[in-house]
Amino acid sequence: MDELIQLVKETKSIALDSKSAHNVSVKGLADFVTKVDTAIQEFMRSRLKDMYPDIQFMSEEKDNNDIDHTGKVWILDPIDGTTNLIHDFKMSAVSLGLVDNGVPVMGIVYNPFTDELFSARRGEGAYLNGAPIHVTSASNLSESLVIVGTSPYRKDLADVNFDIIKRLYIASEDIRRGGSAALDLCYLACGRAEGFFERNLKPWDYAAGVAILREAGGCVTDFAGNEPSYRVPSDILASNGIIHEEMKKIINE
Ligand code: 2AM
Ligand code: CA
Repeated sequence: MDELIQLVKETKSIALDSKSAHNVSVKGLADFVTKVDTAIQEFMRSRLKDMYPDIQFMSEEKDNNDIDHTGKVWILDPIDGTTNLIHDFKMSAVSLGLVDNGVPVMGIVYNPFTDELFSARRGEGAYLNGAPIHVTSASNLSESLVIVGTSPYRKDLADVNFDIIKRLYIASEDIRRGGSAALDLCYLACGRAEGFFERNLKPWDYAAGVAILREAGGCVTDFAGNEPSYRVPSDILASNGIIHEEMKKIINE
């Protein structure tokens, strides 16, 4: 864990290179890639290959068709929260998960702008900069802060999503929008909020965050309550565990 944490922290100088952050290409609707994304991916790919030659490598800005998901797979998002990065919003993260035969067994999520590093290994608890973290014990939505996702690359679903957001807003204390699913999950893990949902996320947006939130005592499923996929996109519902059913009911109303 220590050497992986050191490795992820080494991405800081790449992430904070503002010239590269503003070198942007468009992949699709509200979907961007910058020189920072590709540089961090290349740095991590090469270092992980040297350190762990037998573990496969899945990452957002590459073709992942040849991956055998019955084995061990690194799942990297070189920058989660690329839109935030482009806007200097300082809410982006390098997200590295390890999934073994469909089970997330390790996660590291690092925000280079705040120097907050979340980490967890299955069965060993979750940590923020080395100190143990845990979800809150809020017992219902009315005393919960809920982080929402807007799925900006699916504007055709705006009515459906904003109907859910409105219902959650009315039932909860208030809502927030972070813009990095990996950090959103970690904010639940360390007790800054109680719930999170976003439709149609990709495995690299949540693989590491799932490992961290579960070790912090939280719960992550898809909207139906099932295990998310680590091969194809999933709708993600996350909570402190206690308000999970209440959120699930409102999302599926
Ligand atoms: P990204 O910054 O790595 O692209 C914001 O709504 C969240 O959705 C972020 O975690 C963002 O990750 C993710 N996201 C952005 N575009 C996406 C797309 N086309 N498909 C799935 N997830 C996406
Ligand atoms: Ca990304």
